[in-house]
Amino acid sequence: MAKWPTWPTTSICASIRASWCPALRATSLAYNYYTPPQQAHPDAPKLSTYAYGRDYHKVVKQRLKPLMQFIQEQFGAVEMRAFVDSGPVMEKAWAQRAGIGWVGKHTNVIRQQQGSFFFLCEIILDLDLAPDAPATDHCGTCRRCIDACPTDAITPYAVDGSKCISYFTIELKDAIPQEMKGRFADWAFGCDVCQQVCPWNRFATPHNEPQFNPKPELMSMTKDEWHGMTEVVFDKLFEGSAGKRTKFEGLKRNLRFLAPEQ
Ligand code: B12
Repeated sequence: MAKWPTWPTTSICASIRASWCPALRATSLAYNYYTPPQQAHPDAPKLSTYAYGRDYHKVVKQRLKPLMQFIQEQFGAVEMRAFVDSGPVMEKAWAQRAGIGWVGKHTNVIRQQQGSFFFLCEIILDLDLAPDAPATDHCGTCRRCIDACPTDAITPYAVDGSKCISYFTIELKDAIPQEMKGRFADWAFGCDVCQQVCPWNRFATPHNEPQFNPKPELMSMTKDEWHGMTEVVFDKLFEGSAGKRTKFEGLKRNLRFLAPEQ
């Protein structure tokens, strides 16, 4: 069989049989987004590195296309569908079963060779692929993510979504609960703390996806510029980025919450 087109990490999932499609298989893939933090001003509100560049949903889906084309060329008209954090899919459990990596204590999937700064995606397809072996857990007795979480959201292998900074700053539509005041460690959008302290991330190497590179003007923003950001500036800085998810009002709410005077 011809070689699969190059992908940062590719692995074939253990066969997943669903009653509605008995021949179903899932290919689970990981797409590296690691970059060291690049914000120029250490006192500026922090943006999670996954939101630095172009929206990963779009980028990764685009990168999956050649792989899907290759499958069609090799096997003919195979029914398939791709997901990138875009459907009710057990991305982490499947990635572990596929051997990509294990679900760590912070609940992100970790690879020994790479750490955890990658997105998961899948191609579900009607093709009888041989499964890979599942990954095994290498968290051991480590508790760094648990101890470092600014809001104590992590217990081993579980994140309390109602305490996670990522949830509050990205997903929550209402006001952030006052009891969280002073506990966000300057995170304005998402949070990378549990991954930054993970010892496996010493093996992370920077991505080579140009579309994930941040706009220089976003990285050079000072604390005052963040707090004074207008909607026009927000739209320009976050155009096409996953950072748009909060919308302008959501980011403003997060910034107000970080300000000591409130
Ligand atoms: C909801 C969600 C969130 C929520 C809740 C996260 C959580 N840990 O619960 C919030 C908004 C907080 C969030 C935050 C983040 N997320 Co998120 N998120 C998701 C999403 C959309 C669904 C996860 C989910 O709830 N699945 C349903 C549940 C039932 O499945 P599960 O969590 O895998 O749980 C299973 C097992 O782990 C296990 N299990 C889980 N808990 C427990 C507890 C016990 C006691 C036991 C026994 C078993 C067990 O059983 C479950 C059923 O099999 C996934 C995409 C996806 N479709 O999977 C991305 C995803 C997990 N997120 C991702 C990322 C990058 C992040 C952030 C790093 C972003 C950021 N920088 O801010 C943070 C990390 C925070 C953290 N430590 O988890 C990536 C992770 C990539 C990776 N390497 O693993 C994913 C996979 C998206 C993607 N396609 O790349 N996220």
